[in-house]
Amino acid sequence: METKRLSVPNISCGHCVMTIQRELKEVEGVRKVGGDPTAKEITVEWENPATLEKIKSTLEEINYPAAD
Ligand SMILES: [Cu+2]
Repeated sequence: METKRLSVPNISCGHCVMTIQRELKEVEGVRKVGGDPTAKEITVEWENPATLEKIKSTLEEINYPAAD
């Protein structure tokens, strides 16, 4: 299991976090998605077959790209 915190500047409120959680949980292998709308950060836990690249490309598709 891997865990990473990602900065997502487009987050403006709790609904954004809920959207991200819903979409990322559809990625096979993603186990847990937490979010902090104030810090504009999400924390993702995943295992195979999910990858950080897949998580980041999914975030881009839904218009919440990670900052780094
Ligand atoms: Cu929002």
